[in-house]
Amino acid sequence: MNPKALTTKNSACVLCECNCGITLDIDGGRIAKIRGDKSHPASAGYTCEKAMRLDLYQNGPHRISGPMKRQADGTYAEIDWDTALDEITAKLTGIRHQYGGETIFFYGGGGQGNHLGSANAVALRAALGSKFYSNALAQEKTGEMWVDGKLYGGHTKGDFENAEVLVFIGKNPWQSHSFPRARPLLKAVAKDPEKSMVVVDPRVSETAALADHHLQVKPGRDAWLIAAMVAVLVQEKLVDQQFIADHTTGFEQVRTVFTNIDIPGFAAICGVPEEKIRSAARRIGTARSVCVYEDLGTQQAPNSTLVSYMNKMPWILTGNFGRPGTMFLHSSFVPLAGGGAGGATKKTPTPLQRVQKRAVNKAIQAGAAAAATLFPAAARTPGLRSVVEPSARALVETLAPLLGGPPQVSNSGGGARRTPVTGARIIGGLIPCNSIAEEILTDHPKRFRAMWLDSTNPAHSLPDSKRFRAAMRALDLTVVVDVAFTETARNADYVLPAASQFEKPEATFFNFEFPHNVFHLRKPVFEPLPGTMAEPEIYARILRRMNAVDEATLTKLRTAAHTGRDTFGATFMALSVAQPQIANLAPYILYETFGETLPERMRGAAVLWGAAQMCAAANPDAVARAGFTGSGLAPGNALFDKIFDSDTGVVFTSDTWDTVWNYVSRKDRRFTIVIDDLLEEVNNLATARSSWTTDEYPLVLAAGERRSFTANTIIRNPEWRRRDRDGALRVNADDVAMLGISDGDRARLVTSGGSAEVLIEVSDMMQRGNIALPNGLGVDFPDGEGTVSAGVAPNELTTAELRDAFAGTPWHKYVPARLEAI
Ligand SMILES: Nc1nc2c(c(=O)[nH]1)N[C@H]1C(S)=C(S)[C@@H](COP(=O)(O)OP(=O)(O)OC[C@H]3O[C@@H](n4cnc5c(=O)[nH]c(N)nc54)[C@H](O)[C@@H]3O)O[C@H]1N2
Ligand SMILES: Nc1nc2c(c(=O)[nH]1)N[C@H]1C(S)=C(S)[C@@H](COP(=O)(O)OP(=O)(O)OC[C@H]3O[C@@H](n4cnc5c(=O)[nH]c(N)nc54)[C@H](O)[C@@H]3O)O[C@H]1N2
Ligand code: SF4
Ligand SMILES: [Mo]
Repeated sequence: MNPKALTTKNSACVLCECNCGITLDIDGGRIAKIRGDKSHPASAGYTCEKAMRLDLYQNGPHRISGPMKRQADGTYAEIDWDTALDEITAKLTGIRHQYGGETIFFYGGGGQGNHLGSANAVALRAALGSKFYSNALAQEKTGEMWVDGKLYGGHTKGDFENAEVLVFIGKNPWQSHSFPRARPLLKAVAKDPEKSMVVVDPRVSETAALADHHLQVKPGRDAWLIAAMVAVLVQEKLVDQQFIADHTTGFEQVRTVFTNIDIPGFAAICGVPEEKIRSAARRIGTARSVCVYEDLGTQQAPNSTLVSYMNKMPWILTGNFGRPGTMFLHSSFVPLAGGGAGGATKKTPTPLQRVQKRAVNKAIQAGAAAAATLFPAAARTPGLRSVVEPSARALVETLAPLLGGPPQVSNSGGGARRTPVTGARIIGGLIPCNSIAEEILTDHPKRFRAMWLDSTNPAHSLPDSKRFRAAMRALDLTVVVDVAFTETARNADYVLPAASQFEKPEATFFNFEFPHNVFHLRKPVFEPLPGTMAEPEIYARILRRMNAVDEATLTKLRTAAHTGRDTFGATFMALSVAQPQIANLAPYILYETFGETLPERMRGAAVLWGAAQMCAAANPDAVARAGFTGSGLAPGNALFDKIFDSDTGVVFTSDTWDTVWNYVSRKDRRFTIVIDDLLEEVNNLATARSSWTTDEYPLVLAAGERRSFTANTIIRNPEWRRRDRDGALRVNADDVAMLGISDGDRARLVTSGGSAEVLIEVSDMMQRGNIALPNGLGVDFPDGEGTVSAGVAPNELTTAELRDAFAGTPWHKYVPARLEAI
């Protein structure tokens, strides 16, 4: 190959939420080679093995290149874009007219690397009057979000790089990462005699194998283990009294509950020897610095919200917050879910309300001067502020949807809002994934009638795939936007082909770093595959058909945009005062007007101007420390320009360890550590149910383990997995010996939800009674005339009934199952 023929471009890996910076060698339409981007401020050149063959995402027969419409016989016919969008618009507006916009449900809007589409979908939701929304976070993180909301009103993460003790609960970062440069860090910690790793996992995961303290809990029994660990800290007085006195409220109540815990009794239930529990707790209680990370192993298992709550206690009670090597709250470029997840009262404003207040003040400064020249009438009225203030407020409300949902959603993000049919708790604006089919397969008058799905594959990823498919078919309209003809697409009325993440500007909102938080706007690497369209353009075309914003308004804003950003900002404010109904359409308006000032291929990034303004308003000091200064709209403009012009990630906020307290959404900046409902659950643990296996289903199946080559369903080509192509079922030798099944055999795996033929891998990683299937397998891939599929789709085996009592999240890691020889 002639190296001169190659072009080199920077982008990011789209296979997990780390989104490591990568440099691609492009050979025509293909990605010839990938290496880590050393200039990326978060990943600094690191990638794992998964990124190397991203060409299998970008190129292949799975890509769709024309809108498709389902026919009466269940086949799909390609139709042109205009016909597709005309028909879809007519159906959406028809459903809104007949049943109300709130019956149009939106799901998805961003996989591991693409969140710009969802930022734009906000406008379509608003125009349709759609009120209900969800995504994959509502089958993993909503319980933790609810707890976070109650405790301190924000998202926490740890400074793993500098921690003395790293605690992973139901988390295997060796494979799943979730923080930058995970593997080099884990290796270094394992070697360092000063540092320790505590891993809570029923399995000897790759991470557990490196741990100093592996607490090999029985599957689904974490509640008893963590309660016992917290009890050791409390009973052996390993807590940080000073920190508790200075920074928390409610400790007495917490102390009483954990003082009463029978540690030996709980050790027996969870299957971990008491001495091991005590020694791990003592290591945590005496360390200089501790970080804790919980993930799916407990979030998708029994008592998950309760466990999320107790998982916070080891670092809070020992004062491991707000110092190097400890836990922190952080800024966000765009919050992922709707505002404060919980705990907001009249006295404690939600994060969104705080942002709004600060943003109003900023916008007033900016708007006053501009408004005076643009709107002489305003200047003549007594007190310019009285004119600018409402318009500034309107600007902020206009941009508020960028913070994850219309303001009314955010204000009740603490779970006060309920779903229309089953009354399930809505956390962070998200409907529990397990409830979705129930909100459809009913004759309830408020049932959903239509579903819009973007960048997601719920017919594969949600529990009980069969029921989800039935729900899709029961709706009056389903539209899927995806790059591939997925399991979900196969059940939709319309499938709209999206340009890939390397064919348009894209970004992720998984920006969780501290003290230097990073945002990366990736530039297109390839021309869009002919026949595909970037999501912002899809949304804009529908909104144009709906006449969502009148032409005169758009023209004024276009003129202002071409004049300059201050003029645009001021005009935007003034118009939103005059026409408050356009407020939630901000992303569309930005695309249609401000977007015209951007190079055509970058137009989809227009929404980020609004996001940059909101980010600057929400975090004025941290954004200034990152170098974006000035008055009014200037910091937001500078931030937008830097992101827009940069070829790699950009540090958008710089903090110091003492400013971390500003992210605590409490007036008194204290953690409120009592959650009454959950403390009551702790009290009841001694007699609570701890097993759901039966004679019929004696094993616990973890349906969806992260392995070396899995990445949800983002890469569909089975050739990607060179080893373990079929994603074997991992089992302990004892569990199969009595069935006469050996390593390499095929066997039948049966649950109450279904059955599947699996390949058996006898593995020392598994403890008796616990078996594990990888996630992301069993996807269809076009192969000549037909399709091939390797491995088992885990949710053909799961049911939606087994779910958390608080958050409604599924028990994917705890599926009662049995094995049969074939
Ligand atoms: N390679 C790869 N990496 C990924 C992804 C991927 O698909 N592939 N997906 C990304 C996504 S979307 C996510 S959310 C993260 C998830 O990342 P992780 O949560 O780390 O992934 P899992 O392997 O699903 O589960 C973690 C561990 O939980 C353990 N576990 C099972 N049952 C229990 C239990 O009852 N108690 C406890 N304590 N542990 C238990 C499993 O043995 C496993 O080692 O990974 C991200 N990274
Ligand atoms: N049994 C079981 N089920 C699970 C899990 C488990 O461990 N076990 N894990 C759960 C977890 S943690 C998660 S996060 C979910 C993930 O569940 P989903 O979010 O439903 O699944 P993904 O496979 O990440 O879906 C991403 C989709 O985006 C598409 N896509 C890629 N690029 C683009 C683009 O540029 N534009 C558009 N429009 N689409 C694009 C991909 O083709 C793919 O269909 O799965 C959950 N389901
Ligand atoms: S899969 Fe995750 S850790 Fe691996 S290169 Fe991609 S973003 Fe980085
Ligand atoms: Mo996830």
